[in-house]
Amino acid sequence: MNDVAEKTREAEVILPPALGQNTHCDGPEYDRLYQESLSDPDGFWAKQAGRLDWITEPGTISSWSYDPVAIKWFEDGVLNICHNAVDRHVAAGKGDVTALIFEPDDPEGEGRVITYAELLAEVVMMANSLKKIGVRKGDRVTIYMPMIPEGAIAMLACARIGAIHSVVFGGFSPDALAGRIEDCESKFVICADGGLRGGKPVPLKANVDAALAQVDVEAVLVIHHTDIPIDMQEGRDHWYHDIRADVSEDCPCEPMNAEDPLFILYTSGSTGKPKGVLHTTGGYAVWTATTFQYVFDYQLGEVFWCSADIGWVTGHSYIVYGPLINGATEVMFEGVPNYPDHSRFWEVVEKYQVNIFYTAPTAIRALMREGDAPVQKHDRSSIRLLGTVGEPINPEAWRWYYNVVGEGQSPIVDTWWQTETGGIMITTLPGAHGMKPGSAGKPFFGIQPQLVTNEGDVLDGATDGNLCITASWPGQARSVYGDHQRFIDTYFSTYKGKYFTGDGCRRDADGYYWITGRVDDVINVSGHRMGTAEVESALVSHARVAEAAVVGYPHDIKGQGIYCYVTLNAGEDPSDELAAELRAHVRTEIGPIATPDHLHLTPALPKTRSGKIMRRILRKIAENDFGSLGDTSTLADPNVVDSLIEGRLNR
Ligand code: 6R9
Repeated sequence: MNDVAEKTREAEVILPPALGQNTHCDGPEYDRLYQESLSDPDGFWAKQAGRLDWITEPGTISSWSYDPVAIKWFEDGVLNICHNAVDRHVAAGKGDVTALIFEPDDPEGEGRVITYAELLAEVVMMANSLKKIGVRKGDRVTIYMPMIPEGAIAMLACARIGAIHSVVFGGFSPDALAGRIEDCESKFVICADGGLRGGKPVPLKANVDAALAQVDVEAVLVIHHTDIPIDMQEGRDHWYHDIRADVSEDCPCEPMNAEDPLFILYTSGSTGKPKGVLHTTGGYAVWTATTFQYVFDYQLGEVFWCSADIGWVTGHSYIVYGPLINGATEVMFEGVPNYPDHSRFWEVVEKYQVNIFYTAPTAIRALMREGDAPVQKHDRSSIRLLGTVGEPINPEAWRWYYNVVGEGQSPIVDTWWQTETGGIMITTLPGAHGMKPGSAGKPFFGIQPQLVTNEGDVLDGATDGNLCITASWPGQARSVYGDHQRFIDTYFSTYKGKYFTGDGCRRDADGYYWITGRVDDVINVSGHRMGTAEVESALVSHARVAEAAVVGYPHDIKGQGIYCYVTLNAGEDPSDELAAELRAHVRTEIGPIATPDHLHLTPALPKTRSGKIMRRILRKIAENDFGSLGDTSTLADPNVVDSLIEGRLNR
């Protein structure tokens, strides 16, 4: 985009109809609170900590350093996050309030409405069942579940007894699951027999069996959800309904130090295998509780729906912890946006009178392509706030979401954050700020974004740069499980003394932030982070592959698609069959979300004389942008580029 076009875009501010009517925070209040959160962070966060029940109130609020890296919040506080999400609402007489509304994949299937009192009873049964199979405080428990209430119940049950949950997205392959079980030495798995997504069965227990052929665990707890036939291994596998049949109905919450680990969540980085991002209890609880209330301007009684999966951080923070700590009522949806047809989301919105809807740009783009009719088929007048997360939203999709889905009546919060940040970091607040389509907006309380050059020089004013955060916030990840050095190397070494997000970003003259996407070798496919190195290592694990280089390229629906350049071993002939086989191979190694969109078999890759693959060139070719390949003179064999371009044009 040229400068003038960019300035025009930046100048556009859409004032939502509800502006100024927000009861949690208007514009001047945002300014006041933001200033306070910077000038007196401890005072500010001590106040926010008051949202929670503490067994021992924290005396020390923050104690952190980015050099050396040691991050603590509320370090002498004691609490239990499950108590805060469930028990205390029941104790306060709100046991009859609906916590979860479960909508199954099949619209004809049986939904469930679970009150806070029922949720408490379920969590207690699950917690005692976990104890019965041997789970103790500090143990890691892997959760591999469909989007059913038991997924959330399992997480809360772990938190209740002080076990550390590691949720693995149900779409990951047995290999990926095994790697994650092994990495955190998890001895327990909770899964369902299977799941349903878009009418198709997902063989979760069979996948667990395949994973456990590679790594041993003590016990597997299996929830009955479908009629998919499964094998049960004597002594290791237990049906949940059998175990819970004779456990006690009483299970006290384990008192946890604020800095005791709460969960591990694996996420892709630019190098190596996925990292187990570690979050602790107190700071994460305060962060998710505070952001949920302000960003979604949640009012008691409203119906909230976050369409993410609990296998991602969005599901952790804005399906499980944030909403429940706030005593919210929310929809939990097993299905997908396009099954049985493209009006499914809006059918659910109408059915449960959803007030706040939070989804991903990829879903919005996919639905936009189907036109307005599927949206208009259903009454959406209950909606008063829309949200997006996971990747940059293009202004066109933003406008469609705003005008068609929201009929120009509901503000949109475009929330930028990461697995590592625990919760929302940059967003407009619905009653406080005008919106700019495509911009996430302003920093949340306590967040100090900084843009820096590649050399680390700080940039002021309206500018483009690498996005760093200078001061810690309560929800920040504390470590990479089992590898603190990797935590330091990944996030705090590029720019000493700052947290580096890995994202590029522009700040405009109004102080709005525009995330431009990853600046590292991470691609964002439908809002899911995928390390190019991971896909490459899956490809080279195939017997006929010599070398692979993977890059992202713009994709209409997914945001970015996966483009794989592959060279074969000597004597192997390229063919469409082999290309198909390699794509299937990546699916089995990692999971369907990693399926290559383009597989480009090539005799050679462009390399420097020192043997470094020139990814910049590969990215340009994948983007069909052959005019600006830059300097190719340093290539060991410049002819490679022509043959790659020819290969690209032939598809
Ligand atoms: C919550 C989540 C994090 C990466 C992040 C960035 C991208 C997320 C965004 C966004 C632009 C937004 N991202 N939200 N980019 N605008 N509103 O998605 O966590 O899976 O760890 O991904 O996603 O690139 O660095 P995670």
